[in-house]
Amino acid sequence: MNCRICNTTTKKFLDLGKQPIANNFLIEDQFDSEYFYKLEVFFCPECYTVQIGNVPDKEQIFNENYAFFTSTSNHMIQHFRELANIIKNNNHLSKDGFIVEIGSNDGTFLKNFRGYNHLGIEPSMSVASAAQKRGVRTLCVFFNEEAAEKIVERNGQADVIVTTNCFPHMIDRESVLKGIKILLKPKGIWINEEASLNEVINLGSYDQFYNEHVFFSSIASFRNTMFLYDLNLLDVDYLKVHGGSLRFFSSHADVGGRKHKIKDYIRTESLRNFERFLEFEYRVEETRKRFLQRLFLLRGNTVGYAATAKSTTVLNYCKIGTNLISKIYDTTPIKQGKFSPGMHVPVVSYDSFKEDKPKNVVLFAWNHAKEIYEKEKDKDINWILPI
Ligand code: DWN
Repeated sequence: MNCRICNTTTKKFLDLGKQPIANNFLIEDQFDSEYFYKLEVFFCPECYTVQIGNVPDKEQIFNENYAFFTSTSNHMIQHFRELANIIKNNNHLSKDGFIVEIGSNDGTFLKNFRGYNHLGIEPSMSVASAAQKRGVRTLCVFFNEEAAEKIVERNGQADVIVTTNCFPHMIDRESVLKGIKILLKPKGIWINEEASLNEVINLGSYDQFYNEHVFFSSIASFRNTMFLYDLNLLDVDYLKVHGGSLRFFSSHADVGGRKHKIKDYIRTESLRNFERFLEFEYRVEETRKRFLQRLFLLRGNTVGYAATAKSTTVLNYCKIGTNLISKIYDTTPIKQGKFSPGMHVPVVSYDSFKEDKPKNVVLFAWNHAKEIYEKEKDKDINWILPI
């Protein structure tokens, strides 16, 4: 396939087989009509972007049934409170300024800006309505060039645009970037957080690849994308969340800034060499074998903790059903009483976890390990990591 950013022929390095839509938790009646696609991952040798091949239509993914609510992690609530404080305390936004979050989910971040002129853009009604109930002004649409024009017409341009774990989800990147340029004030700032490709490769976290994560950026590839679209990467912060993330600060191209540091950061990555991705593929296969062996030894006496989108990739790639993992406990009401996509493992309420006292538990939300280990520290659990 050709790169969606620069049109160069890409190189495939990973095939995760037939996969269902990662957050499409379903009921028994829907099993026969379930949608699958082939999940393959590619590297662009020209702009260094990593991207998945086939992607289901965005309307199939982000709609009134979308099941991921940001507020399910206390640590993430705290993380977004801290980001809000950075924005408020660093003169990015004055009290009468305008802040827009694209992919605002259930309003976990923007609720810190009630009292400010704010707007959330969120195409999934399930989470958008939760945000509205919290008093977060939210528009339920897909963001693109056209949406940006309408937002500016009604509200004016934004001083700050925020995207957290959302920009890599948007397949129509050209229209999205043009939209960001329309929406951003001449001296405005765009803050974007996303999983770090470098950390995905270091950790071997192949479960980060699924239909929602279309693109993966290194600092080099993000800088290249900004350059191609006449934007300017000003600065980068390294974050611990979600197994290691990057926070990019960008502006219009004619705004000067601290970009001298970027080159030094890029030197610390080694993500321009295809060999690194081939070696990753080998490690993914080894991880699969090791994980399956461990589950086989426990003879099905194992449960899952957190029905994450990542768990869909693991279960379907390793072909793990109820023979090996009997159920998954999760705190999200919309997932409970349903079955996991593809392999159809029952998802049950976290409330029964205390009474059931399971011994062998696969931690699918390994990215929240600190928070979860602390929460469960009084229990005698044999934690198993899927990656
Ligand atoms: O980019 C994305 C990331 C940030 O979030 C999205 N594409 C979708 C989503 O991915 P995920 O589902 O892998 O996210 P998390 O945050 O690793 O997992 C959330 C799930 O874990 C929810 O279903 C709630 C559950 N959970 C739980 O049951 N108990 C989470 C925590 C912290 C807990 O204690």
